[in-house]
Amino acid sequence: MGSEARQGVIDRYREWLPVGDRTPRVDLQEGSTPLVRSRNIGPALGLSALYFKYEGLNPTGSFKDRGMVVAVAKAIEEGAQVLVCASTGNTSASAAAYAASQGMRAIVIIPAGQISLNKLSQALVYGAKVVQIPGNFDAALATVRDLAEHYPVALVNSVNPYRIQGQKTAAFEIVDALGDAPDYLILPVGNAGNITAYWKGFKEYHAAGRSTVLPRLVGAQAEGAAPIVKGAPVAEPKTVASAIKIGNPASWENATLARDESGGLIDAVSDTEILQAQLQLAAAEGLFAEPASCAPLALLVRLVREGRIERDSTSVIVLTGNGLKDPDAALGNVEPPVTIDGDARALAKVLKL
Ligand code: AN7
Repeated sequence: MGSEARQGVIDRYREWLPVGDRTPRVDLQEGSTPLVRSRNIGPALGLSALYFKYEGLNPTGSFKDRGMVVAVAKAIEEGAQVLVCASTGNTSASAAAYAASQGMRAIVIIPAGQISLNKLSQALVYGAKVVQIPGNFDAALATVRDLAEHYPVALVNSVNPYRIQGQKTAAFEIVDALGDAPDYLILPVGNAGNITAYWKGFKEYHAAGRSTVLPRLVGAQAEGAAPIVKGAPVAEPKTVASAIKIGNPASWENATLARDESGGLIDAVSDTEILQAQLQLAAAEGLFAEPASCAPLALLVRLVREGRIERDSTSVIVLTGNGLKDPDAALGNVEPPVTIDGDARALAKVLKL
């Protein structure tokens, strides 16, 4: 061990967060994720600087942990004993883990049959009560909002402002790592909490003189679940990127504010583009991200080709969730393992060595 133990989000950015002496020390060493410089995709596109913020390395495998740690600490400070959330998967895994670490009860409501087995297994193994309901994420969120209004449970979806507070620390880390804000920050948009949080974080650091510029925020939605791009809710969202299969984002207005104030854009990519980007990212960079996290790469490729992102600019793509979370779709696009029963000679023959 080095002399400094790694700090979680609350300790690392304490003075930027609404925490005090009475806030319990919740910490799974979330945050401080790598900002990996692109070795191949950026140069192939002619980009001078492309980075990936590898949020899949958080304790439960997604960026949700940054906000969850603050939401749970504040819930405990305010006397809550039960956490509740609706989820497309990652929020439920994160809520379940932080509840477990604090000896609290977690209840997660998920759209039946629509979240990946790996995310579901996380919530179950961490000990949450998992309830499936018919319909999609939007219906699940409406149900838990109603529950939290009438019963003594703390709602930890990103409509909880402490979630946004915690998630803004990812913007701080990017500025701390690069020495300034990038020109473009590109991320997936589902319920739109994260784009809201990044914009808040970049603005706060800029106001405090930590950066000289503000980035343009570029949001990627999936074509079949693109309410913000279309300008109207989508009743039956459809996409392979189940994490962002959301038809009526709770933070819609904040997302359009972030887009417009920053001079950015929100656009949609197809499932085919998403899956291509996922394989490209893994094969060309050695980074495995879940489908939702690859929508921004698909969008970046298009924007660079169309000349809408300048080649001498600095871009950061947020890889919001680990590829191990949801490998099924990717497995459909790779060669299955070969089986042989033989010696090294037989193996060499198969391998064409
Ligand atoms: C990997 O877990 O909504 O736009 O319930 O898991 O802040 O909603 C997950 C969202 C992007 C979208 N990437 O972020 C949930 C949930 C991944 C995600 C998003 C999610 P927001």
